[in-house]
Amino acid sequence: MVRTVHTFCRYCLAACGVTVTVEDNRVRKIAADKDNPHSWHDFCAKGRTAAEVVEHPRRILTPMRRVGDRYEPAGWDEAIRDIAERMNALIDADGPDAVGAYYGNPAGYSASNLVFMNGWLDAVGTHNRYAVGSVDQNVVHVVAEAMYGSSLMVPVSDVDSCEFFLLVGANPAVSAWNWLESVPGGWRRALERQRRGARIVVVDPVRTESADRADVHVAVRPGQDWALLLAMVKVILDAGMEHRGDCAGLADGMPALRALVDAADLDDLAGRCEVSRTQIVSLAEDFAGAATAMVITRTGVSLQAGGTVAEWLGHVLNVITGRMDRPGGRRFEPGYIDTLRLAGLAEPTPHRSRVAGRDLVAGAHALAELPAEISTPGPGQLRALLINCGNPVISGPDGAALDAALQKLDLLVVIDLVQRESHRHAHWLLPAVHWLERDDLPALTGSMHDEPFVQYGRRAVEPPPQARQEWLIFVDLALAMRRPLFGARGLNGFIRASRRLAGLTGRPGVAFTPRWLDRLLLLSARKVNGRRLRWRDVRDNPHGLVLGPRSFGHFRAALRTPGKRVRVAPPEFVARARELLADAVPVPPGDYPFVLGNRRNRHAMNSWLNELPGLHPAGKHNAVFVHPVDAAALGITDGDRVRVSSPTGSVETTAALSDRPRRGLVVLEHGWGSRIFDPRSGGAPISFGVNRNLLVDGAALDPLSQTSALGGAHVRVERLD
Ligand SMILES: Nc1nc2c(c(=O)[nH]1)N[C@H]1C(S)=C(S)[C@@H](COP(=O)(O)OP(=O)(O)OC[C@H]3O[C@@H](n4cnc5c(=O)[nH]c(N)nc54)[C@H](O)[C@@H]3O)O[C@H]1N2
Ligand SMILES: Nc1nc2c(c(=O)[nH]1)N[C@H]1C(S)=C(S)[C@@H](COP(=O)(O)OP(=O)(O)OC[C@H]3O[C@@H](n4cnc5c(=O)[nH]c(N)nc54)[C@H](O)[C@@H]3O)O[C@H]1N2
Ligand code: SF4
Ligand SMILES: [Mo]
Repeated sequence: MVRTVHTFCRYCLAACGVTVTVEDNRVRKIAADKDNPHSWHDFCAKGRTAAEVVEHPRRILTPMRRVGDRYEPAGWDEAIRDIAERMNALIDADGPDAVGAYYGNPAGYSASNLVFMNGWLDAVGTHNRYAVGSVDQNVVHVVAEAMYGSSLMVPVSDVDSCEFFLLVGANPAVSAWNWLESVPGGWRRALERQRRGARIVVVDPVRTESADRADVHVAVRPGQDWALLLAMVKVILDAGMEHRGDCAGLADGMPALRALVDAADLDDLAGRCEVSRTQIVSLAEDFAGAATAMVITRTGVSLQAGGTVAEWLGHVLNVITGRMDRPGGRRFEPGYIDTLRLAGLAEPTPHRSRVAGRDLVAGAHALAELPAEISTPGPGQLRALLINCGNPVISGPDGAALDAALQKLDLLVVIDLVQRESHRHAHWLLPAVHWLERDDLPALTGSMHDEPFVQYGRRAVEPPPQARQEWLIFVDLALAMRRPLFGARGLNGFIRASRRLAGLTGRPGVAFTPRWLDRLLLLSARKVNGRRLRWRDVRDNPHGLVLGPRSFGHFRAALRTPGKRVRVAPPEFVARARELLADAVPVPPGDYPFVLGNRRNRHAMNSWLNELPGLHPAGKHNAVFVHPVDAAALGITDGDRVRVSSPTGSVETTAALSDRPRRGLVVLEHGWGSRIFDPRSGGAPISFGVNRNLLVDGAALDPLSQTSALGGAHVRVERLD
């Protein structure tokens, strides 16, 4: 029987609506859902080929237990019992910090995964929690917390009314308009604005696909965006071009901001970012003078040692020029659930990491600290790790150090679809459920949509019989470990009772599932445009439901700062900016004369999807892009085999000559070099390309957000004969 299911893609935040044609529980076709009222603008080949992951020839289909150097299939009861016993033994011997977890990017696209992972971590009582944020968007959380009073208060872009886009360290032509905000078709919509006269400025050391379409491309010196943005703030304040009303009535801390720009010299800043003073002045004037405008900042900014300062100054530019809560600027979308209030209720308890002595950021420690926490003996040593939707050996810094540490663990448990590089030492592989096989109501991320919108992500096909959603694994682990889920006494007993009742009555729906939470959340939904969302609205609108027009005036009310004002000059940011101003620009040393840049692949998601035949031709890999003038000096021609090395590691690949990167910058796409193992048949691992993060020193990070400086490594390139 053929049927169609309307749902949405959960690979990235664009959350494109898709129509899935299913026959006999197999996906026949995935197409863009043109009836999705929110996202019909967008859809890409990753969504179109999502069934290739569902039917991946190497997919993990049952729990697999390591026996010597092979894996053997096992049942769930055995897996849960063994993992629980081993973890409990470690906790009894060494305390709860002996057990920990790392979660990666896809965990955020399931409505239930992180809630229950945290419930399990609270049950264990461990502080050893590591998250992808420290190689991704921690800067956003740190800046939002300091300026707006909540790490989750992230304003969204009002693209369709914007006259002046300043895109810093972003390549939306490839990556979609993605970053703690969901703006489907954001790039296409920005180009549509451009056709009607809007201007697009792209700040990027590489002339990217986005820069090709921009009115102005500013080839900033890598890692120095903070200097460019500070210079723009200075020009605006010195010339009195700021928005007087907002600077007086909305912003708190203007004197400290003025004192900072007074201490900075425009020529010094121009020299740091290598953008001419004249260009900075005209950029600042154009930005401040535009009828409507926004700055957006992305990974090009965040994955740098000065990342938080640059992210902060991007927000400052929006605030002081009156772009907050105004058409064409950055808006706060309240969503139908008050996520900020809920997050405020679940503040993590403060903790300092054992080895590096660093605080938590957004509830987790930095991935860069993981190797030392595993390898350093003593009380609190991490001995059992669970990896949930992550591939940190590829995505984080110094993958070799992390790989060596993972091998030392007493227990490594992985929940994933496929066994990848970070999972090679796993003692247990647990089979996950793909989004095409899962129902999701992403209620807690409602305020990341650029208009009030709700869609229930329906499952299109049934998962393989032994695959399980993460929430269920976490609940079962807490029950088997006899530790109270969420640290809440009585909850385990309640869940057990609901399961018993389901067994007795023969009604599986009686057993506890996250659907209960969905219903509870909807009961607490607030009115959007005068209307309260109900379960039947969600159920009866399979293409999704736009809950009325975008509205303004919510930003001020949502602020969680004491006086409901934006703190434009948090002291720790100002202090760090002064520190950067006092330091010389880091110059690559003579033996490692290049900066290693990065790019994303249109047809991969970080370290995965690059193995899919429907997306990548055979033999595809990541070549290193070298400027022709630099290449000539090195005696390198297009297609040569080269070695790229840093003090931390080295990789071998081919050279591709390109005048897109600035001179002195060589670009190697991230996400490659992850082996894909075959735990079921023991076949040889397959791999494409090389892992450029092997070249990144784990010690290099932005002190405020603890984000690894993945974009700042110094390398040399040599031709291999
Ligand atoms: N140099 C450099 N490094 C970078 C970046 C960069 O720009 N440059 N980008 C950084 C960024 S922004 C990010 S977000 C990180 C990503 O870092 P990670 O999230 O650690 O890595 P991913 O490659 O996204 O790995 C995701 C894993 O989750 C699995 N998976 C997919 N769906 C599911 C599911 O539903 N359930 C389960 N259990 N598993 C699933 C996939 O098979 C894959 O193994 O990388 C960072 N690393
Ligand atoms: N196709 C695809 N789409 C994706 C992803 C993917 O892996 N593939 N990943 C998703 C994820 S998890 C995220 S977080 C988003 C990220 O979205 P983006 O941040 O837009 O990702 P990138 O395409 O890597 O763009 C970053 C740009 O920053 C530039 N850059 C590097 N260093 C600097 C610098 O010092 N200063 C400035 N100004 N620019 C610099 C790079 O040259 C690059 O063009 O994309 C999401 N979308
Ligand atoms: S991966 Fe592609 S189809 Fe899926 S949500 Fe992102 S842009 Fe849309
Ligand atoms: Mo990311």
